[in-house]
Amino acid sequence: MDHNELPVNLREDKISEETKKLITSLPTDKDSQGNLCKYQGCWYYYNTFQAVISFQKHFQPQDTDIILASTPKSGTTWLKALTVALLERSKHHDDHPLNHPLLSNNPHALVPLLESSTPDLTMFSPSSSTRLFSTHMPFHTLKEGLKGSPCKVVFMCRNAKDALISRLHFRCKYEKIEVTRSVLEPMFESLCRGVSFYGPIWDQVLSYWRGSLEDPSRVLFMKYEEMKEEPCVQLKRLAEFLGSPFTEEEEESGGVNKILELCSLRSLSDLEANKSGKTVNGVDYKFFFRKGEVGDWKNHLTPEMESKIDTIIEEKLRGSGLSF
Ligand code: PAP
Repeated sequence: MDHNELPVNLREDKISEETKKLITSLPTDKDSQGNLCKYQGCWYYYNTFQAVISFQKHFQPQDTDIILASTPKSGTTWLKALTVALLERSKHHDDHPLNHPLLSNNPHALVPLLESSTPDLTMFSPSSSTRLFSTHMPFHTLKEGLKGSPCKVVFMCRNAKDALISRLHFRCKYEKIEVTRSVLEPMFESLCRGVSFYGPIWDQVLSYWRGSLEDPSRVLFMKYEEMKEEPCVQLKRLAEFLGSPFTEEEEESGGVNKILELCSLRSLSDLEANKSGKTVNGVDYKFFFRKGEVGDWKNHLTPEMESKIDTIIEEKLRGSGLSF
């Protein structure tokens, strides 16, 4: 694969001299996809690291910003869609809102990644005062860039095994290679070692878990599996946290289900914008939609792999009160 065809995070063409110097002072390693450096306890490919540094230096938060944080492949696209739909609902009273932004834009185009190498801070905003951003950085790194601003943070995590399998399929799609054991195994080992993009996953999840315990009015902790299991309850929880709970009237007229339907994997993946569009970095939007099931890892991981990762995660989370 040509260097320029790689997703931008895997390339190393956006790095300033200053950041190159900084990387020499950090722990470095690799996974099967590229070079990684460890900054504030989290591993990044170099281009993403450059973007993290830029975010921490230059981002100008507003107190009404909402940050959608997640571990990769844990329901980010879904969370973005649901949040846009929640914030947009006051503008769309009819059942067929043809001008709804989700009908003509992929959720990633509506909610930019803070640590993107092409940040667009003039992005869509659902109302004049609310801006939406996303991130995969751990909470402490995010907080540094928020510079004391009290903006709300929603975090979504997912079972590490399903997130791994989701990433495996995503990678194989954009690299146009077959899903095989020889691609999976090094990714699995990286996950277990904790040396993987935005890993270790347990530290990432724990950073937001602790943040949510310290200040539940500021950090909402959500799980993909709970969203799948009880979508109405979880969507209402999200709406309340964001300060725009469903009114009785909305509930009675099926407002909760309308949003869930609009944001369902089936509806979103059927839209032209999601079938044919690409991210600014050239990744097909359709790759963000696959099965959306809980437990797909059973089709890919051996019992030994299952037991290895479960043991590691259980040990890392011991005493935290969290399981995921
Ligand atoms: P990202 O981290 O690259 O943004 P992210 O959206 O977090 O990706 O994860 C993609 C997963 O969410 C895919 O899971 P799978 O590979 O196990 O199928 C994708 O199918 C799933 N997903 C995307 N949109 C939805 C949705 N609307 N509802 C439920 N799951 C979804």
